[in-house]
Amino acid sequence: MANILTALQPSGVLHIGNYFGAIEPFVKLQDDGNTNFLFIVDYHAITVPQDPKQLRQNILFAAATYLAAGVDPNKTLLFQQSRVSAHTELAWILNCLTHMGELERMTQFKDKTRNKGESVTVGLFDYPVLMAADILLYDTNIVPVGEDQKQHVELARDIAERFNNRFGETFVIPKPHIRKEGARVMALDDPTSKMSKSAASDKNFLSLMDDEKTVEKKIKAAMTDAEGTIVNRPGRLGVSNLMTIYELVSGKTMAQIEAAFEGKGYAQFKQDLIEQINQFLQPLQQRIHDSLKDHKNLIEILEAGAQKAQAIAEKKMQQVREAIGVKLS
Ligand code: ATP
Ligand code: LTN
Repeated sequence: MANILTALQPSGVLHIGNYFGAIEPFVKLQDDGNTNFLFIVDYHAITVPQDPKQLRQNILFAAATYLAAGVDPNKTLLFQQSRVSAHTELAWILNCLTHMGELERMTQFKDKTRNKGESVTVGLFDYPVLMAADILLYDTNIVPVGEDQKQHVELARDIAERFNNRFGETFVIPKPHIRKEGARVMALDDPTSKMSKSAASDKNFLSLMDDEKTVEKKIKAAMTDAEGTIVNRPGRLGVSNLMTIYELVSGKTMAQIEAAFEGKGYAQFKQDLIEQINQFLQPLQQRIHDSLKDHKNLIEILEAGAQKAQAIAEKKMQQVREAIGVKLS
């Protein structure tokens, strides 16, 4: 029995990197008699400007996507982060234990603020501390995330250890859970960087909502190399990435894929890959649409999740307030 927890930002489109890096590993762990938490980190999302109307839609879309991906509200607490105010309360307390230098070293912060000058918000800088609060509130053992979030989970561990050393055993020390393939799906148009929804070009990523034509266009334009063979080897970034995507959407192994395409070229491989992707996406898209239609049900699921989460989080907060000396009795 373990507490499994992950969260995603409601940033509109989700791409297959998000799906295979975070959602699918979470769904797989959901069935092992664990206690599961999955939430939509709307307060992380506002670290960059958001249109309120769009944000509301994105939150519902995120919830619909998780349900479509197999998240079972009977096994998982599915909720919005903003509905449990203990997250921001604990983040404040953890802020007072976190060093500026630790946050300055976060590579995601460095990546997201390059060339942004003075306009970077305090919220974006503090983002990893809110994430540490998300994790530590629920005695989390395992955090399924993509490779890019490992440093943030490690920071949560450091903060938890510091708190426990100073105030006594309060927090469980969490571990990141990073799958081998799919931990880092690379961008289609630049396989040296990860697939990202905030990329400048929409040829960068495959959205879960891309239609057949768009999938075809993006895969045909995806970067390969001059070698022309379907062989997975270090250094062949573009081809290996497409083969990894093939592996993820089809469930076949690398060896099976190499064998199936021995002596064949990119045109045939890409055509087959397009079909595999569409076969994977279409039923998922149908389930997302169905789920979105029942708006009331979505809100009820989120609300029920929030209420259960509030009760658990409040218990932990009482322990924390007592430990740091603000609770009078
Ligand atoms: P952005 O690029 O806009 O920062 P993102 O696409 O990285 O966003 P997040 O919401 O930050 O998405 O991440 C959601 C989850 O998906 C995280 O667990 C993250 O590690 C995982 N993830 C994101 N991109 C990838 C990727 N290319 N491959 C595998 N996992 C990924
Ligand atoms: N920072 C993460 C989202 C996130 C998260 C969390 C993931 C916020 N809180 C707690 C796991 C556990 C991201 O950008 N993907």
